[in-house]
Amino acid sequence: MSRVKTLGQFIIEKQAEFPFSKGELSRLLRDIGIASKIVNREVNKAGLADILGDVGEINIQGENVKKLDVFANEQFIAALSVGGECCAIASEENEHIITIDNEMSKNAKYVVAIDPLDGSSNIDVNVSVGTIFSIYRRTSLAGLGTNEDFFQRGTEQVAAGYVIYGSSCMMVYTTGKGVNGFTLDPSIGEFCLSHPQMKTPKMAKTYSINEGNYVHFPEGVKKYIKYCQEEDDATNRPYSSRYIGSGVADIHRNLLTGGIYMYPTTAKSPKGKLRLLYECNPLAFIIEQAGGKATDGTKRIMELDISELHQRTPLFLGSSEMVDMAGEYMNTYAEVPTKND
Ligand code: P6P
Repeated sequence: MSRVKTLGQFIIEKQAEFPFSKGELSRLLRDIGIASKIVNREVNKAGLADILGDVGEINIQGENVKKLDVFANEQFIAALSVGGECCAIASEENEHIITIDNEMSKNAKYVVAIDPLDGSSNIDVNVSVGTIFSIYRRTSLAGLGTNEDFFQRGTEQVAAGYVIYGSSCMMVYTTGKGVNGFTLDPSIGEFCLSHPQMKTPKMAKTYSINEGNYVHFPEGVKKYIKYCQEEDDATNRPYSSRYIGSGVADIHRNLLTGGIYMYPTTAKSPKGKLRLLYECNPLAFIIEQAGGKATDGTKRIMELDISELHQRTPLFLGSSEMVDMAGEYMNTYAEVPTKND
């Protein structure tokens, strides 16, 4: 039986590949792994809340019952705050950045952007949800982290990853040298290497999009969806439509089997729904390291400028040839802004 390699062992092994590394990034990834295991434990028993006699805000243990995304946010903030390797956190759950002002952390060289529990509305219906994280070197010289530490293009990311809380709990991350997946073995409480050097197929036949927004999609998206639905044996069409409504789950499936995930502009989200800093950039880093692509329909996600913590962008992400094809349709049918736009 091949020897199991835990996340901790893998991180230390890979640390040796960074000659000047003093282990800070390794410890940061370890801290994220610890919080993920705690969140996984709570996500897995979420459905039991009622059975356990949870009544309103106070459960049978007399503890405050928190919404799981609030709980998850607190776990990651706590783990990153005591770990000493991160000086500031930008979270989907917090309007402003959280600066970590303890002696160890305030001069730490990294900042972390995180969506602690993406797709959390799916928990009540037992659909997989996920955590998405992105790590940058701070640009401020010392002292408390600042907003500007987060206003860096995705190409500046040091590491990025997601955790999917599904039929099994997996952590998938990259530090720019490929993508590796680790599955949590509950019997030993360790993430174990299960998907080394993950690569996404250049072409596949799955497209993921909320077609309920069809009427308000850009013309190029409408035309691409129709292309996916046409019958053509030579190009394996029609494709299959697969949309879970939980981005990490859709994107994880497409990473493994190939496909394209699209969240274009809609009437309700004229700038797109997904957030550049803690959703699109980390997912883009991962998919590019796995051989895929990520754009906003025309421009590479990781080259977009960012000036707001919760800035939104359209997202086209997945198999490179599918993202290219969608981009061709977007360019061909680009809408010229009208005078009153
Ligand atoms: P809609 C979850 O809220 C999320 O950010 C992604 O994880 C998911 O793909 C998308 O939004 C779902 O949005 O508008 O289709 O329900």
